[in-house]
Amino acid sequence: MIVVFLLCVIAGMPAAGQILDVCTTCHVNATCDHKSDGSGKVCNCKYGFVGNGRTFCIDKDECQIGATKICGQHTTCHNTYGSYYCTCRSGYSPSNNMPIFIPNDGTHCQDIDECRITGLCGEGGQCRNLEGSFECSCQLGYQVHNGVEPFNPHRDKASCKVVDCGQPVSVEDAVLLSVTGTTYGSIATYACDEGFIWARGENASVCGANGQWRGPTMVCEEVDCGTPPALPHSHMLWNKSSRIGTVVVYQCNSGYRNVGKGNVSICTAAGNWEEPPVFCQAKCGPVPFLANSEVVWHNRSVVVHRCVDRYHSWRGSNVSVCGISGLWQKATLRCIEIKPPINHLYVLNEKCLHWKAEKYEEDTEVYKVTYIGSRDYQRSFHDKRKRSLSSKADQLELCLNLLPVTNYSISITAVSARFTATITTNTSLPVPPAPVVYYREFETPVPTLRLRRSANTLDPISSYQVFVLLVEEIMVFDCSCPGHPDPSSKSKSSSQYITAQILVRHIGTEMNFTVGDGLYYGGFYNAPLKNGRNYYIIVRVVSQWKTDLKSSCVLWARIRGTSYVLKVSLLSSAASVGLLALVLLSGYSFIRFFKKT
Ligand SMILES: *[C@@H]1O[C@H](CO)[C@@H](O)[C@H](O)[C@H]1NC(C)=O
Ligand SMILES: *[C@@H]1O[C@H](CO)[C@@H](O)[C@H](O)[C@H]1NC(C)=O
Ligand SMILES: *[C@@H]1O[C@H](CO)[C@@H](O)[C@H](O)[C@H]1NC(C)=O
Ligand SMILES: *[C@@H]1O[C@H](CO)[C@@H](O)[C@H](O)[C@H]1NC(C)=O
Ligand SMILES: *[C@@H]1O[C@H](CO)[C@@H](O)[C@H](O)[C@H]1NC(C)=O
Ligand SMILES: CC(=O)N[C@H]1CO[C@H](CO)[C@@H](O)[C@@H]1O
Repeated sequence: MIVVFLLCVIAGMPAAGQILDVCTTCHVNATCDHKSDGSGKVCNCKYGFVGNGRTFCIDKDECQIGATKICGQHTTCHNTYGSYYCTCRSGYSPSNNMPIFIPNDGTHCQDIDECRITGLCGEGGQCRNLEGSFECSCQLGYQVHNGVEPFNPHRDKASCKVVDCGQPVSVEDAVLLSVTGTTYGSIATYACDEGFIWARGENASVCGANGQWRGPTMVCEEVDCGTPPALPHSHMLWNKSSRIGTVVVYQCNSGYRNVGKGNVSICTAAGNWEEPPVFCQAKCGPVPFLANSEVVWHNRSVVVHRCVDRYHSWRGSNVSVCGISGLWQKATLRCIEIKPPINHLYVLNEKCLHWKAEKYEEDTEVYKVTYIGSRDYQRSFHDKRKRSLSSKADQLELCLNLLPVTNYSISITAVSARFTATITTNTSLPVPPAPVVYYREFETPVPTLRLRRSANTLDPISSYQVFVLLVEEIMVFDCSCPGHPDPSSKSKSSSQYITAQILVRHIGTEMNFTVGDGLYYGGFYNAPLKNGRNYYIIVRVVSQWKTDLKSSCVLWARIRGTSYVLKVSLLSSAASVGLLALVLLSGYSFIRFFKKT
């Protein structure tokens, strides 16, 4: 304000200057200059001075308006008489590299990077440049001594020193295995003491930046293997300790044997039981099979058997035992079907008794056989006989001399088994034996013929029939016919007829019979024979029971009334049909039996 005012005063006095040599009036610290419009001269205070150029030119304190304004940032302003200069503040340097400057050439103060100087912060120190300053901190692995971070080595006594964690710490139940050093980042490795096992945590300790060992977190626990593993079909012999080195012995249960490679397990340093290779295998395998038996009870070493229904046990033990060799010692029991000691009893061919013995081998059984025959047609008949037989055989045969046409009841007793079986059987009607005849040839029409009876148990149902055959050219006589001769029958031919029927039981050992005596025999008329005719007389024995009839015939006599010669053939069979053929031939006579095929 003052300056402006003064300039205005000077500018307001033009008339006086016109007259004087202005230049002589100029202040020592002023210059005389030509006016810019050429209208004379003027006194101007020199640069750095303010005033009217004639009476006063006083120093202008440029710094007064502020260093920042006049010199720029980070500067100090120095005023001089009539001038000033600038310097940079500590921590800054002028951009023109001169100690002082006037900012009118663009020079300014810039920050000095102190950190460019190595080692400024000392060993292990780390320099950090700041605006107009710097600070130090310690590198990793170093720690500040005699002070705190950050520090300034020019100002503070602080410095950096290398970290040293010292001896690694000791860990309970563990030993130091190795250590790489004591400085930052060194590693100490630990292992659990013998008998202890690493349970959790880190087994290494690291030297930290703070000079302390970090860790280890490792926790060692005493080895405890716990309960040894249970193995199937075995038990353990064990002192109940689960510490390292403890031994467990495995034993297979009874009925099992060890097929593994060993029988012990040891508690290892790792805290577990060694894998025992023990393998207990059932000694004998599945229960043994016995025919027709069932298992009542069993375990791996003992089996109790029992015969199933309808079978009974025979000798031997009913227990199978698993032997030391691993094989079943089988029960010796035998299960035998319960059957009567006499089985399949039958009579073969009406003659032989057959049966199957149900007994145990090598046993001799005594059989007593009683058989009683009875006949409806002969009340007095009692064929009672006994036989006995001693045999080891399974299939037996006993041939009995059974009589024909008899109902037999046969009892057979197995003596030691005290068992009796009974069977009934019928015998059939056989062809009866013909009587023994005294064959003769007669020339009389009233011949007396003789015969001797063949003893036969069928006599009560047998009779003799006397046939008269008139000789003709060809005659056929069927011995089996007629089955039921009826005396009243008119159908009988005149050439052959029954002249007498005599019950055999009425005959003694011998019989005399006279043909043609005109009497009745058994209802048949014994008609007189005609003179001069030729006849054959045949005796036929007939046995008959109910519907069965069997017969046999024999030529008894020839009555000669002519000179014919006869060939006589008796055709007969063992069966009921017998055929007697008489063939008349001249000059030749014989009797022959033909068997029917
Ligand atoms: C330390 O522990 C590591 C696993 O964390 C393992 O690999 C190493 O074997 C252990 N060292 C010792 C000495 O136990
Ligand atoms: C089986 O039973 C018998 C008799 O009771 C016994 O002596 C044996 O020890 C048992 N065996 C097994 C493997 O149980
Ligand atoms: C045998 O027995 C049966 C039945 O009882 C009877 O009908 C028959 O006449 C008997 N036979 C003899 C020869 O006794
Ligand atoms: C015995 O004979 C009768 C008839 O005479 C017959 O029915 C029965 O079957 C016979 N019995 C035997 C065991 O042969
Ligand atoms: C049958 O006749 C003979 C003589 O011709 C005689 O010796 C015998 O005694 C007689 N028999 C009977 C049973 O009459
Ligand atoms: C009379 C007067 O003020 N003179 C001054 C002129 O300037 C110089 C410095 O340049 C001073 O020392 C004088 O005193």
